Amino acid sequence: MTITITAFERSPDGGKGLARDTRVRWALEEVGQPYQVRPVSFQALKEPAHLALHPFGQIPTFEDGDLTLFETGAIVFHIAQRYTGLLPDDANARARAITWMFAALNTLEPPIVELGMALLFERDKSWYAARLPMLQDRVRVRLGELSRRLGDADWLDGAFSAGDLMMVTVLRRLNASGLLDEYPDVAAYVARGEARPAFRRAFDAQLAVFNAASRS
Ligand SMILES: N[C@@H](CCC(=O)N[C@@H](CS)C(=O)NCC(=O)O)C(=O)O
Repeated sequence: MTITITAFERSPDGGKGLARDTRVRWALEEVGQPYQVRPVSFQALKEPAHLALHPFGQIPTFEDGDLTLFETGAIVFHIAQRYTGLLPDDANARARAITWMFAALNTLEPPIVELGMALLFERDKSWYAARLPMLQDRVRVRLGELSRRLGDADWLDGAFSAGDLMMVTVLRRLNASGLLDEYPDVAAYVARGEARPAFRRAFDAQLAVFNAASRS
């Protein structure tokens, strides 16, 4: 039974790989598991067939036999637990890698998404000019803290893990904001993640879906 994930039929990011299916694709590529993709339109996301898989009407979902999952944290964690390559064998190192997954999703992603939403949807609002610096500073605080922790290391805790995978995909959402440029070591960390062959394969695969939709 081949794993099936869902992704946007036509991603609003223009093929930049910022939609969250990229992190699931990347995890599957890292562990060498083949998968197929079912593209879903925005309309179909909110229809009963998709809502049966994902209660919030979002992508991605993950189906493997009789198992259906949603939430990328849970999906990547499942992949990392089930297959070799994304979590260390040592129990304590494994727990720390999982901690970084939660940190990416609970501590970094919220202010990054909040900033992204403001940049996309609030530019014409009366409060935008006053709110933007506050949102940027909240992200800067986290980038500064991450930068201090990273130091000279390539990855967050020893070898590359699911924690790095999640963190890099979360940080990539800042690519267009210019904020990563203020933290060259964090920018280099993201670039290291993006240079991994498994990431390249995941990125190219999502781009192919976007390009196919653009041609149709
Ligand atoms: N916390 C969820 C977020 C999922 C999510 O926000 N998906 C976006 C695409 S990246 C989506 O489907 N947006 C369309 C919508 O919410 O209607 C996860 O990590 O899986």
